[in-house]
Amino acid sequence: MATTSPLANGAAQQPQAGVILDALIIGAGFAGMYQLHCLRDRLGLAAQVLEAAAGVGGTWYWNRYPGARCDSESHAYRFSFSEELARAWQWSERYPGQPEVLRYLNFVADRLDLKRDIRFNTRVESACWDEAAKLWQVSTASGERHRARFLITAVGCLSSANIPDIPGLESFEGRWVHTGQWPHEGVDFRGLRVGQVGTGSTGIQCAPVIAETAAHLTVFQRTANYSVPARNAPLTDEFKRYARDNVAEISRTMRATRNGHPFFDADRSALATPPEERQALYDAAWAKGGLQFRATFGDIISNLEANKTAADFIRAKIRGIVRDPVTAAKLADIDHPYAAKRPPIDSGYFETFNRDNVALVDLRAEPIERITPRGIRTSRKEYALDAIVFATGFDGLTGSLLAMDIRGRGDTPLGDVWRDGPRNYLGLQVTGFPNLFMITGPGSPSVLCNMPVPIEQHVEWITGCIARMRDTGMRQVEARAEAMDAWVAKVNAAAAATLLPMAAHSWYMGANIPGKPRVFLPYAGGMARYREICDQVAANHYEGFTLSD
Ligand code: N01
Repeated sequence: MATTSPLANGAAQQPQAGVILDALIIGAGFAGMYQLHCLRDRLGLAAQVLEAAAGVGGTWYWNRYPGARCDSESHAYRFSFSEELARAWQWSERYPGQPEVLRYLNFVADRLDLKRDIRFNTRVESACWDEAAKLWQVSTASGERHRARFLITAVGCLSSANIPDIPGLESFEGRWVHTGQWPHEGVDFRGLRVGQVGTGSTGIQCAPVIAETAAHLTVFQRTANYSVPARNAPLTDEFKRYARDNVAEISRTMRATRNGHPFFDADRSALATPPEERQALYDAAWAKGGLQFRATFGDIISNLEANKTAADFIRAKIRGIVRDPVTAAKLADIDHPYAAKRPPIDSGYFETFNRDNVALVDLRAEPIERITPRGIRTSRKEYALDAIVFATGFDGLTGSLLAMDIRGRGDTPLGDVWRDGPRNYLGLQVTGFPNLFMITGPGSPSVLCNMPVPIEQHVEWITGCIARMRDTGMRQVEARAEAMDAWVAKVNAAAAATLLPMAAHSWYMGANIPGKPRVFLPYAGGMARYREICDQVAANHYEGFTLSD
């Protein structure tokens, strides 16, 4: 394959006129970096990454809001493909903060010498399949044109910020920011009256930190949310030793579990467990903290009654923490099953509402009417604000893909094929878009997992497929229509077997974006099962794909 390419392994930093790359990768987060390493250093292909930001990191480059921290435990939030690489990095806390994750990704990029093949400050605007040449033509915002045999999107799941269309925003005389586009120089809230809109994972992380410096913080809550204490702390020397000495074993566990975390869901039922014992197990999980709370019982995510035991436990905790009963009642008035929306973990979120300088506004009781020059007006009153923080999430999974004008065979836009919701095969390929692979797009277990795990699996699978094509002289791979239909049905069935679709307003359902089709976006059948399916497909000569020359 690389014989047609004028680029030797890793030699190119600048595009040359007429050059045809083997692969273009969009995005330089975990996914794009590893994909570059696999194609360039393992297969010896000419590959480049196009990245809109000025540095590597993806999500961790943009999300610099106060309190930004990974909810996966640090010893599992890493690449697993190289034990040596994993041992060479030492995390400092149980959950790594944003600056530390960004340092880690720069460390990996430098160690693998990736940056010379990443074009920074280069935003892809469009990509079009050239049927005659069997190549992707890619254009960037700065007017560059690139051509490549394969196009691989590694654009992240949560990178298209959702700034709500609230009337009057342009009239606001204070400053407003979205958490996912946080200014690199930071925002000084000292002496300011801050309004925060949104109480998802991000809002729950940033409210306690903003409250520490702002003169006053008003949290505008539309949907009350569960949260479990993270119990973040510096790692002990003993734990650091454990993580270093057990790299392979930890990675094996991550690959074997449903969500890619380094722990298994308990094999017991919440309903079959006597109430006192159940309470003791929840107490222990609460004391331990973190996403592992969800793994306390095996039926929490599939049985509504079982789920209610977890939900009631957390509601009782909220009422116990928050001193003002009216505020506590609003925070505990949660309308969906526990973990049907992505379950946040926190460092003092509910405790924050015991501070004198923090207030909660329940938008169900008094919806926002408009933003005024002086603040936010709800149906009840105007809240005077100097700054507004939008912790309002993202156009998840499809937003960044559809923001690019991607056109397949017959100049068909991806947006047309996905008009009623995303459709693909294994989350990896769309019929009519040959040689285009997506990493952790819709239809992949992606956001339901500890992200490095699906990312590595996808990248390795794509690399294997491309290697097979090279070895057999094939130039084109495309998902078959019937395989795509069957996968869409599988994604729907997997979601239906859980309680996840019950959170009708969740971004998993696309419900946070006006006009977005309401379909459950990720594959909820579990990462381990997904891996088996993909391995089987590859072993069966890429069943469901057409490989041709
Ligand atoms: O976004 P969200 P997020 N008026 O969509 C509210 C990952 N993550 O940035 O629920 C008023 O979850 C909205 O209200 P409602 C993680 O996968 C990971 O917090 O739609 N409110 C909700 O409260 C997570 O799931 C980590 O009623 C409006 C909030 O804004 C994903 O990112 C850390 C509104 C948005 O919550 C997204 O989390 C943080 C409006 N017009 C996040 N529009 C780590 O692991 C929206 N809202 C590090």
